[in-house]
Amino acid sequence: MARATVLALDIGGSKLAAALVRGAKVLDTELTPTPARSGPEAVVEALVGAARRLLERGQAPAPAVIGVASAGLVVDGRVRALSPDLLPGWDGFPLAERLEAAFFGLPAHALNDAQAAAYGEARHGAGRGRGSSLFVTVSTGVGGGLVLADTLWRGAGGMAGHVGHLGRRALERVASGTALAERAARLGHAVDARAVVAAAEAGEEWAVGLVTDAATALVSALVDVKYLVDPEVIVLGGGVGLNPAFGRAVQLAFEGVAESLRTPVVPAALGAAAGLVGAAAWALERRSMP
Ligand code: BMX
Repeated sequence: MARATVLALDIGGSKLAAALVRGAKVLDTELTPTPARSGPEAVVEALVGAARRLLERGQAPAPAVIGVASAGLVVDGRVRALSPDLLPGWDGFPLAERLEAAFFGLPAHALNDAQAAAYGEARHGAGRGRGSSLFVTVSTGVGGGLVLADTLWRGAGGMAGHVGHLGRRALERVASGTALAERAARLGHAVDARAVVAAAEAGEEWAVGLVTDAATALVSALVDVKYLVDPEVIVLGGGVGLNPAFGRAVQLAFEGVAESLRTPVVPAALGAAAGLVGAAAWALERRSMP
């Protein structure tokens, strides 16, 4: 069973990924930008297109199941954006059903993207062998997933782990890639988040200020998480989160809090593939359920 190939799909606010995954191995991947502004139908069309190109290349045996990691609150295969500015028009969109129809009835199992990444890292990456971990993605938004006693804790209604929404989304509004770019624009720098972090690393004061604000807000939220669940490790991922300069800013911000409130932070070992690997493992397990 563990050797089966999974068609793993990842819907992020900025990019879509389709991959063939076996265990922790990503055998082949196809990436395409997320046409987020055009709504869920267009996003699914782009994703299905990417997946078809991938399958046509035939780099692995035909997949047995589809595992989907999607931004938003994912319940019973339906997706609702909690940050509607990042994925406009998603309000209970029947994602799993649409994908099953597009792939001739192949069963599709969906979960939140950061929860999927948390699970991937816990099974095969930086969370492996740890009793508990919190995965945090700093990317288009700020997302999270919690693994407790080796079990992905999605909560009663799929909401658990959404750290970007702590303080009524206060964290995401300061620490996400979107926020970094928006705040830079307000200071007269029309650049993306990657460029903000690079400018901070080069010592440009305006950028140092923005990255320090983001890291400080993130660490403050992680201290709150410590009070509530006290995870063994924080696994940091996402396009911004995986940037070493951002990681260093987070370490630095942690030095400013009492030792008893710190949690070790490590980069995601699976990198950008964490969500794909986690969604694949998740889907395979669902498939074997009666
Ligand atoms: C937002 C929210 C989360 C998601 C997180 C990271 C939406 C559309 N997204 O907080 O569900 O996990 O962003 O998303 O409500 P990403 O697109 O940055 O990977």
